[in-house]
Amino acid sequence: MSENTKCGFVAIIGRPNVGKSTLLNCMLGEKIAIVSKKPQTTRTAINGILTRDGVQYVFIDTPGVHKPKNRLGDFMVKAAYSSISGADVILFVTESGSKPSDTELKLVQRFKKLEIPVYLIINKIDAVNKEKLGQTILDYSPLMEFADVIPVSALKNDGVDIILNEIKNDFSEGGFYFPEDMLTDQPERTIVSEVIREKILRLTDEEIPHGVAVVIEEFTEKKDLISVRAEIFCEKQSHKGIIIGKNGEMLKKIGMYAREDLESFFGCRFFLDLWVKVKKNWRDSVAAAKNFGYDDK
Ligand SMILES: Nc1nc2c(ncn2[C@@H]2O[C@H](COP(=O)(O)OP(=O)(O)OP(=O)(O)O)[C@@H](O)[C@H]2O)c(=O)[nH]1
Ligand SMILES: [Mg+2]
Repeated sequence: MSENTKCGFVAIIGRPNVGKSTLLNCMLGEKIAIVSKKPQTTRTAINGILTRDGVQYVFIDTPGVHKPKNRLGDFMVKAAYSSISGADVILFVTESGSKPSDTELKLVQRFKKLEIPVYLIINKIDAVNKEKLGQTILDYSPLMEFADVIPVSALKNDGVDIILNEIKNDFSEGGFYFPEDMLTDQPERTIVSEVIREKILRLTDEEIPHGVAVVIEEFTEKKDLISVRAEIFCEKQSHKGIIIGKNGEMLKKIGMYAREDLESFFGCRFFLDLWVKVKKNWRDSVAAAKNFGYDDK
């Protein structure tokens, strides 16, 4: 098995909302990480595994690096930083048309101390003209000695194969770390709670989605039906009202969209029983955040 095979750990890091999770899903050819227009969508490090032609890529999608405003934010940024240790390659993702931010400059300072290749991935090239892309390359390239600068569109799957082809040259020979057919090491319950959270992120606005945590209380599998009871925690009574909606319409929509995605991902029928609860200021409480699965161990 280990003869001529290669394996590498690849950390995907950058500011919030630049398209890291979209890039992960694109490289895997399957959606395993939730995506939304709102920054700070990803909260934990997520492993996605791609095995092809004798090469195993273990990607670690991470929460966007930002200035934390609460305990949850501390946890998220820590999760992003700790993915660096143990990585063989870093994909530093930014978006076309943007200028290096303070957070990005600090990140680069960290990268400079490492002895592993760092690729600058400039995403969203479909959204800007060539001139702007050229400017972004000029602004970011001098920040450090990147292994390469690769402009891509994760949304349109443009240029993404170049990343896969280049980084495998940095992997060392050896056996695979995960089984060949494994796509992610996220437990099924986590995938379900994340899909529900994605629908809330997409359907609600402002502070509501950022203060939401989804906990799976029951998960039962029978023949071709998975039944789940999930509790959606939000921070205020008024948020609870919005998540439930008039005559329960919003909660119904959340459930309907989540069920569609889950049925296609798991390839079986799903029954979702959703409950909304209030847990005031949980994002500032270490204990509550831990209870919701945001735990640095
Ligand atoms: N036009 C365009 N939009 C993109 C591209 N990649 C991602 N997006 C959009 O950018 C937004 C953020 O995408 P995510 O993948 O959630 O970004 P992220 O970096 O994982 O964000 P956090 O998890 O919050 O750090 C979504 O609305 C995506 O559809 C791209 O190549 N082109
Ligand atoms: Mg993300």
